[in-house]
Amino acid sequence: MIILFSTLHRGHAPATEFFRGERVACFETPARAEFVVEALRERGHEIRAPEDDSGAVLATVHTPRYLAFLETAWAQWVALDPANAERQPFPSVWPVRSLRNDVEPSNFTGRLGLYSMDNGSPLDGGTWAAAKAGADAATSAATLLTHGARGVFCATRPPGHHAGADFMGGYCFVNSAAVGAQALLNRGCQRVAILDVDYHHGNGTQSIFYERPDVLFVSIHGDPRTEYPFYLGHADETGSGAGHGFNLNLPLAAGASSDLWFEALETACARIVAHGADALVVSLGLDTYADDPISTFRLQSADFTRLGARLRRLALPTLFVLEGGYAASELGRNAANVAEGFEQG
Ligand code: SP5
Ligand code: ZN
Repeated sequence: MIILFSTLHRGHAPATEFFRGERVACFETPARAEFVVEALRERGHEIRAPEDDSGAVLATVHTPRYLAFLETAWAQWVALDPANAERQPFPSVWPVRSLRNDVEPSNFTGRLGLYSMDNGSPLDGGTWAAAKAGADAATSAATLLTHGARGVFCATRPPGHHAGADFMGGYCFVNSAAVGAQALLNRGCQRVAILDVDYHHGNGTQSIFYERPDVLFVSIHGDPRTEYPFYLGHADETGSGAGHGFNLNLPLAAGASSDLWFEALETACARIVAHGADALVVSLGLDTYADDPISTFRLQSADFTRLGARLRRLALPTLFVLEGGYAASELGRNAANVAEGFEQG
C-alpha cells in the first residue's frame, strides 16, 4: 500500500494537557506517527511525501475566518510576548449558549476560545504546517485512488476528526478525513462513505456533512454519555435536511468487547454497501486497542488485521487516515496490521 507521510508533523509537539486539574504530558505525541511509519516501512510498504496542495479543498471544508486564524495563530501568540515562543496557549473562555460567536474578538484569548471546543488541543509553532500536510496527504491520496490505487494510508498527525468547519478540539485542527472525502467527490466520485472507527465520536466530520446526502458518515465509538466528546455521537443523530438518513452512529458502552465491536462493524459495512459508495474514507483511530491509555474498548492487535480484511471485502478504493491511538509503541504494529489485512484480505 502507498503510505503518505510528511516530516512536517514533527513541528506540532503539544507538551501538556489537563487531567484532573493537573497538567500531564500530552498523549498526542510526534512519536506516534514515527512508530506508525517505521512499522509500515519495515513491512515493505512504500513511503511517499504528499504532493497535492489541498488549499482549494480546505477552503470548502473549513470557514475562511477559522483557516485565517489557524494559519497565523502562533505568530499572534508570540507577538503578544516573545517569551510565548517557549510556551503553548490554551483557551480559557468559550462562547457557549447565549454568547455570540458571530463577532470575532480582536483579543487572542477571545479568538482562541471562539475557535476551540475544548482546552485539550495545544497549539505549537508548527501546528498549521503539520495539519496542512495532513490535508495535503488526504488530497494526494484521493488523486492516487481515482487513478487506480486500491488503498492509500495517510500516516499523518495531528488527527482531524474532532475538528469542525470552524473549530479545533480533541487534538485536531484540520479535518483531513473530510478533506479526503471532498477531494474524492471533486475528482469524480458520486457517493463517498466515511467510516470512523476511532474510539471517540468524529463530531467534526459528522457536523461537516450532516446536511449532505453525497457523503455518508458512519461511526463506531464509545457512548458519548460517558466518553469524550460528550456532546455528539448519539444513535438518534441521523442527518438533517437533504442529509437525513446519511448519518449513522453506533455508540457502544465503555468497555465493550471485540465481539460487540465487530458486530457494529457489520452494521456499518451493510450501510456503506446500501449507500452505493464508490469510495471509502476510513478515519482510523487505533485507540480501540485494549491497552490504549485513555480508552476502554478491547481490540487486540490481531483484530486490526481482521478490520483491514473486512474493509477490503467492501471492494472500494479506500483512503485510510490516521486519527487517534495513544499506546504509542504498539501503534506501529496495529496500523501495519490494518494495512496487511487490507492487502491480503
Ligand atoms: C483524535 C482523538 O482520539 N482525540 C481524543 C481526544 C480526547 N481528549 C480527552 C482526553 C481525556 C483523557 N482522559 C484520560 C483518562 C485516563 N484514565
Ligand atoms: Zn480517539
